[in-house]
Amino acid sequence: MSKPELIIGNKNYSSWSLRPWLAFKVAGIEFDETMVRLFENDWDHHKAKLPSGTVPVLKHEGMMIWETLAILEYMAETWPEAKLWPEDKHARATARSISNEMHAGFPEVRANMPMNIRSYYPGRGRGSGEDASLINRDIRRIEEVWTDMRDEFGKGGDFLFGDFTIADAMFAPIVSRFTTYDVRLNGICRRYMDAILALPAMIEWSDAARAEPWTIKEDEIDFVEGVWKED
Ligand SMILES: N[C@@H](CCC(=O)N[C@@H](CS)C(=O)NCC(=O)O)C(=O)O
Repeated sequence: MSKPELIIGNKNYSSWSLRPWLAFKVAGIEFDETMVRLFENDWDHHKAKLPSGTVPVLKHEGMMIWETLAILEYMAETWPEAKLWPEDKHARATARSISNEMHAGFPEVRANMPMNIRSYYPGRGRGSGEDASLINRDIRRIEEVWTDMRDEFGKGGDFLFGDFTIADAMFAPIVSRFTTYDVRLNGICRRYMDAILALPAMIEWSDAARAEPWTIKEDEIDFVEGVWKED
């Protein structure tokens, strides 16, 4: 089988790219990685070649696959030995439910706490007034999902379904966001976050993110909260 190529964005900010990259690494599937720098000078040139104008994109056997969950599904189908979904049907259906919930949901956390691996902004990104309660609702729902999965399916390991699955790849950027903005959760969730952060692949991605020199203004919390000052 030919080697897949994963096209990703900047590691500090590209939460969608982290997901399939992490799944490839944890599964031990060899792949080439090509980084395009989001919104830098050559971005329009790259964007024009991406099917939906976004990363990540997987190139394999003459195909281009885009949309993060479609890429992860393709990986599970192409490398079944990696067991990227739980084997048990009930667990697998639940893992798909929460992965789709992540893909389509939690808009307040996504909008107000952009992934920014190299930064630490404890307490920020929580909004005020009605915004604060909407953001808090997303946070509490994520806490509920992680707690329920760990309780019901997680006994065989440190991840949501015991062993690492696509569901963990989908939530890994949330773990990163909650670390950057110091979101406090219950002990079960704290231990789950520690397990994700301790993955060698997560450490590798985070180290690379810290070494990147580029800044995306719109993903910086000062910009999101309206206090951005131009140099
Ligand atoms: N629904 C897409 C979202 C992908 C996405 O928004 N990627 C961001 C980077 S994390 C991007 O390419 N943004 C560039 C743009 O929107 O022009 C997926 O699941 O892959």
